[in-house]
Amino acid sequence: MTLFSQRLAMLQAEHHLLTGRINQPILPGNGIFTRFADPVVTAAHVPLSWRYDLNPATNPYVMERLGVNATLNPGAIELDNRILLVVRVEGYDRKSFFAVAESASGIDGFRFWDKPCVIPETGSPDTNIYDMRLTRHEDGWIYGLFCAERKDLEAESGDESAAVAQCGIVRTKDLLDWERLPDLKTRSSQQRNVVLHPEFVQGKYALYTRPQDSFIEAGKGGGIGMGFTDSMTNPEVGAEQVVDPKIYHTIKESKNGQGPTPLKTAKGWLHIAHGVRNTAAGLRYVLYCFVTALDDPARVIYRPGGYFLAPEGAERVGDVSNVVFSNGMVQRANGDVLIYYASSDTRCHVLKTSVDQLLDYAMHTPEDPLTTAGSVRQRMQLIAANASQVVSSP
Ligand code: M1P
Repeated sequence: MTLFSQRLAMLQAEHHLLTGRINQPILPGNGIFTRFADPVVTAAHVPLSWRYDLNPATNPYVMERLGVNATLNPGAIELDNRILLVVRVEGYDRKSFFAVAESASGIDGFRFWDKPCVIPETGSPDTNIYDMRLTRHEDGWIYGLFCAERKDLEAESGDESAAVAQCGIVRTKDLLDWERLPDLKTRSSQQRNVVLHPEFVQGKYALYTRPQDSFIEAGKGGGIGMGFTDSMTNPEVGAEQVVDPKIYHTIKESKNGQGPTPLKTAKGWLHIAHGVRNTAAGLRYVLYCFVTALDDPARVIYRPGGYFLAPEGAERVGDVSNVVFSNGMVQRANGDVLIYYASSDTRCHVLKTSVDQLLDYAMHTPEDPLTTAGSVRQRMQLIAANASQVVSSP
């Protein structure tokens, strides 16, 4: 056996084991959702043929020629009974691209399609694209809204890190053929985390936005906003109304952003978002939840306090540590809701829950009281109410 065939056989066996692995639930969990033991998609899930030159004549050592650094922040949709993730795949060269990974269960067995997505460019080529939110809109299209990043040409000479983030838009019927539409025009100099609402609102397309002052800092901007446009082929929003602001001494005091496309429920639109605060160890990203009115998706009606999900254990460490970020959520026919998230900008995970659990959580978790005294009052009320409960020990 040659070195080439030996190494290739090892790599293939490892890949086969990984993609066939059964993902076990972590029980008993918190009653709000179930976590799973393994990430659902990692850099090692990416097909060998996307990373290695498989020709023994040109790659006798079976070297990785185009390595993959991370797989993160997947958009998600159910199509023909299959869960499809549009994963952000980031190469060793720091460029991200989109690729579809498919699974029947949505919990394990994710395998990438044969080739990555080819996203057409506009007249102003993107340097990097990432974090696609998929929205099945009532107009019949599936839209993908993502961040399109380009060098900031106004930056001072010598500054090679200044960038401008804008909202890129594609639409498709099958996740195979993508039609690129013009980037969204807004009044803000930077836009990330823009998400299309799935229904028309007063006859217009409604977009969750995140007006921001600079590439990293929300500055005077920030907060999840909403803007309206008549058309997605010439998308332009005027004033952006703040739906969910950033607030002092909360999990979203530095910035926040809409996560996946919100879910329509009997009680309102259910949103998962990310909140960011600064710490001595850098920015901490957690997920939180809120519900908006069915007849006005810009009006928040339930605001459970605190975070919904924070990074735990190995999730805490990665390329950008202490981060969870979500931009994909799917409701299945049986009522299950699968929420996809990435940990520390490195690998993708899933949470399993249901509409009933999410609504119970959103409607019955007290709001953040914004002070320590208020927090203690909430806990005292809980303890007092529990005093009359007879809880038998096992
Ligand atoms: O590194 C954490 C996240 O940072 C950005 O999110 P936001 O715009 O809210 O700061 C995004 O680049 C995201 O991809 C990344 O996961």
